[in-house]
Amino acid sequence: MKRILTIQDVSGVGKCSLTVALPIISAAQVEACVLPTAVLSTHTRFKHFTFADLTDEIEPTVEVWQKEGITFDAIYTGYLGSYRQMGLVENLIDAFHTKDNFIFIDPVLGDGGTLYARFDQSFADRMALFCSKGDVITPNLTEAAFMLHLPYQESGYDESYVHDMLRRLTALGSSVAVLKGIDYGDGKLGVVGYDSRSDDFFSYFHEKFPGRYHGTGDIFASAVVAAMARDRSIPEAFQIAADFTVDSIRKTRENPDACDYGVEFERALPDFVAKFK
Ligand code: PXL
Repeated sequence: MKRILTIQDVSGVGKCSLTVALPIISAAQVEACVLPTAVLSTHTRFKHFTFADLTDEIEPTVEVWQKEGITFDAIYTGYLGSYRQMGLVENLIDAFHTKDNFIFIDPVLGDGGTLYARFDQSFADRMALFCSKGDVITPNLTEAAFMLHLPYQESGYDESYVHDMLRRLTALGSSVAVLKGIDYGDGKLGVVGYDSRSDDFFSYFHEKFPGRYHGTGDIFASAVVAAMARDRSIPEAFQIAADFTVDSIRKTRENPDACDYGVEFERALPDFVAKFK
């Protein structure tokens, strides 16, 4: 069985980061190993949240895994909470990255043109440096704008703008960059990716729903990395993940009693599981 190590926080309530990565990776029949970066009561978009930093656990954990001879088929990083943590996760990547596995970075920083609580421009600059450790990086437009020091454009851009941004993102050091939440104003939403090794672009567009749905970036990234670990090509993995995320949003919208802090991806899991028989 393939084995992914995912490094991000546990938010007790909030349907994001590890509480979505674990079920989604498992649903693809991939072993999910975790290195929790912090434990929060609720994610940081709630009015109130606790934050217990787990940075001190990183080095002893890496030491044990090395002594035990543990290897991973992929390392997937999400929400990282501090500068020191990023440095330690870089060391972890250096210790476990081989020619047979891949590093997948979701540079979690913000959404809708603004950074999440606790983050500022210099944190985004540090994240841009961290991205050089990735084989694949998947920012949204907000994260890309902050990391590249470009103005955030919600809409009104065209394909050449997105392609230029993708080239700049791979210049940070990863082979592949994929921008999420691309909207050319034609009623669709999608992802556009660039593989700098072959100089190829790929894209996948789907139905667009009004509003913003929290946690969908983590759902999407978890599904991509799981599908890649199951040997789907990068464009195929992004398509599977986009379909799963859209299905999760659609099913949430069908339920008038759905909570407002995360989507009901659980309802979309059976169809996702069926892709990995
Ligand atoms: O979904 C991204 C995310 C992950 N983890 C924590 C967050 C957020 C976004 O707000 O607050 C703790």
